[in-house]
Amino acid sequence: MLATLALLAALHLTAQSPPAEQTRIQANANRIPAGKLENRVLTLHLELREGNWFPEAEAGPSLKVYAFAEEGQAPQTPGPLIRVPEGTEIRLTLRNLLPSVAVVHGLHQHPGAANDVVRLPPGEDRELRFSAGSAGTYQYWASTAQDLSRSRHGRPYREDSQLAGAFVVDPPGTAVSDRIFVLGVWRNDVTKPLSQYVPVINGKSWPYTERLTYSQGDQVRWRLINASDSPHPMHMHGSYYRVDSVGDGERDQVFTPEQQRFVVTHVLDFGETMTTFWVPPAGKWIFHCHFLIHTSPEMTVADALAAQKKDIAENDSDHPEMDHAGGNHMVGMVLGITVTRDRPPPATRGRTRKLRLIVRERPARSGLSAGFGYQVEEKHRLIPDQPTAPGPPLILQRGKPVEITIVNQLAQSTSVHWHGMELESYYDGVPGWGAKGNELSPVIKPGSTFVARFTPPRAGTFMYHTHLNDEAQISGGLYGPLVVLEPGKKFDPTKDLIFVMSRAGRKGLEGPIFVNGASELPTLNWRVGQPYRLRLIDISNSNNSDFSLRGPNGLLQWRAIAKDGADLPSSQALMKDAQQQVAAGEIYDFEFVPREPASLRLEIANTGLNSKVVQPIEVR
Ligand SMILES: [Cu+2]
Repeated sequence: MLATLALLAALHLTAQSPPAEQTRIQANANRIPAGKLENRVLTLHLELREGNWFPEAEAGPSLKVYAFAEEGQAPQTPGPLIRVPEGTEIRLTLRNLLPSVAVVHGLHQHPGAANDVVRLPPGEDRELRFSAGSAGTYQYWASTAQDLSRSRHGRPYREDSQLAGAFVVDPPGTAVSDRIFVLGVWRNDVTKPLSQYVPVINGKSWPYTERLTYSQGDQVRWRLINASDSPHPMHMHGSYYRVDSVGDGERDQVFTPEQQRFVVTHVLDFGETMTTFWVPPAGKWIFHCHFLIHTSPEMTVADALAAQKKDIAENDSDHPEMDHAGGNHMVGMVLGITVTRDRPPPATRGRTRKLRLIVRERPARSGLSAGFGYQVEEKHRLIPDQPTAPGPPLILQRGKPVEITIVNQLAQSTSVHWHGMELESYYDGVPGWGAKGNELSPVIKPGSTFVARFTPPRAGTFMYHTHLNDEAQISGGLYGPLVVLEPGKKFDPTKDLIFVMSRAGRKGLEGPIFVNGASELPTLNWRVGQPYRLRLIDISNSNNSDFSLRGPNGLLQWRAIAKDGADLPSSQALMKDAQQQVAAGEIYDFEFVPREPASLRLEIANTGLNSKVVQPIEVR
């Protein structure tokens, strides 16, 4: 009898798990909930299986990974979508068809506890029954345990990296239509300072990610789930989106209207989720991770396979010059969005201001190796004398149209993106993607020019930076601050201070952090009672930075003013501890008023890199 049972079980296993090379893992767009929902009960049979995953073209190269599947169906990455209304009971069977023990997280009532896991030996089944819990955005994920001690933040990697899925509980009543995007990162190694990555959204890497189409003025709701082991500063081109909730995968915090955040970049740390609301303007936009290692054209499946073969992650393989037409200068965590109908022209005042932005080779200078830099020319005056990194601050005026002729004097193509600026997508600086009618935004070839035209609709802090061959060009110095002032206001650099955090070196590997292109900053002299505005920008290629303002007795207090160029509502423009983490692609403005004479320090640090730059300040 026992032997018969064992034989039956073995037959069952064979029937359910064809060899991995025959099993194609499907990319899951997270549109169709899995299982059967009847009488407020969801019945779902999930399996953990091995298969081949095609993050790029369906006929392209593949990686052998583990994935969740609904019984009798192809495995999916992200895993089958669990989506039910509040009040649903979930009856779930889980079967481990992998060769190792699987530890499964998140298959329980929410909010839930991170340590409430299911341990499932190979070949075993488990039946789970629980009620869905509170409305929100959650995730379930699994690891095959043996390598967790080597993983980052206890999150799975490599063959386990796609063992994750969305778990959404809708509020009672008619659910609003939305989309769910799961961010994933396959990495070959976690023990080396740099890994080879395949970063994906819903199982696909740009340019194979889903193309989204909306109409201007639509109400667009997204749920984003970071199922990877790294943070992702998610950046929207051309307009702001609103963050309505944030969660850690186990619990979800819905913001009140006063708490909702209006951003162009929001960082999702590993395991985190967010719900966003966006009213798209017409144009062709991208929404992408601002960590260059998650969009670099070297992060392809072919590179991942090569790295796996050689077991060398740091090899800087030779890449032929990419074909920059068609938007293929990026891969990975990028969504392309087309929004139909015309954007109304912004209200303008006065004559168009004309500038030239010169892109040139930059000579080496103390502590900073040679690279690229910007100069600004207006009325035949060139500022500064030599190209610098960061480039000179561009000071523009709200409502005043500007025409910036980008002059490429490099030996390679480039482009300029106006980060945070609400403009027409043709001028947004994404070659081969941005468009005006049928005309795509071009690359700016060596020796040629491109005229960018826009009218800043709001005053605030922004930046300009290259959007081509980013790893080399951003690391090389092609970025600068952009400040928009209210009409009639003058920029006073003694009271209005810009701090641009960056890092030299390809892949962000070499070199310490820099602030305003230097590792040491000359002392600032401030006056008691005078308000100072601090504009904090991170344009490192893949790092966060911790800014803090300290006095003799420790941390001071400052007032939050703006995020990503947009003034904060009064409910958020509050006094708080003068400490802020800024992720790559994020911008924060604070105001500080010194109350007594003292020696202060603005510290800009990256603890992971053990690197710090200090801005000394003497208050009299
Ligand atoms: Cu990222």
